[in-house]
Amino acid sequence: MPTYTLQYFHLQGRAEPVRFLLKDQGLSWEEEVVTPETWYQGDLKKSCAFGQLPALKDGDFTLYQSNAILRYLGRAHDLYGKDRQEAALIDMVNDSVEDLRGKYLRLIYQTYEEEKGRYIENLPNELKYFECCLSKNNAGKGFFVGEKISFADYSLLSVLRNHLVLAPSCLHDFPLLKAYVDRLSARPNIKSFLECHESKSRPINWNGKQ
Ligand code: 6SG
Repeated sequence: MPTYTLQYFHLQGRAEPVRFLLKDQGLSWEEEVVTPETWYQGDLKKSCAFGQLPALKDGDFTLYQSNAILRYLGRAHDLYGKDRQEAALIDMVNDSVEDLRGKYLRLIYQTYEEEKGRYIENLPNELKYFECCLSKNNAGKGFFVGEKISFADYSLLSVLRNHLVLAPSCLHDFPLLKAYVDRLSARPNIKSFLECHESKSRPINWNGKQ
C-alpha cells in the first residue's frame, strides 16, 4: 500500500476532500504542512507547477490541482465509477461541486461582508440541483453516482459541510442532502477523522471567515 504525502497549508481548504478520501479508504498519508513564512519566502511557490498548493506526492511523482489529485486517487482506488458513463457522471457532479466551491470561495475571500446575506438567500437555487441529482440515484439513499462512493462524494461532502457552517439551516428544505451529509459524516473513518484534534485545529479558510 503506498504512502502518500499531502503538502498544504495548516488549513482544511482544498485539501479536505482529499483527506476525506484517503481517510475513508483506509489509506496512509503524511501531512507536509507549509507555513506562511516558508510560502512567502518564495522558493516553494516557484517549484509548484502552477504556483499553488495542495500537492500530492506518490513516491517521486508529484501532482498539483486538487481536482486532478481527486481524479488520480479515484482511478487508483476504484472511486471513479464502474464504466465510462458512471465516470462521466462523476465528472459532471464534481464539476458542479467546483462551481459551487468557486462561488463560496469568492464570498469568503472577496465579498463576505456585503454579500453574505444575499448568498445565503440564494443558496436554495444552488442546492436544489444537488438534491434533485441525488434523488435520481437509488432514491437518494446512497451516493451520487452508481452503487459505490466516488471522489465526487468526498468533494461534495466537504463543500456541504462548509455551507452548514456558513448557514446552519441551509439543508433544512433538502432532506436527501441532509441525510447524505449525516450518512457520510458517520462513516467510521470519516467520523474519527472529523473528531480528531488535528482536523479540528485546521481552520476552514485562511482569512478566518467561515
Ligand atoms: C490557495 O487556490 O488561500 N491554492 C491556494 N495559494 C497560495 O500563493 N485550482 C487550485 C486547486 O484546486 C487552487 C489552489 C488554491 O488546487 S488555498 C494557494 O496555493 C498562492 O497562490 C487556500 C489559501 N491558502 C492560504 C494562502 C497561501 C498564501 C497566502 C494565502 C497561508 C496563509 C498565508 C500564507 C500561507 Fe497563505
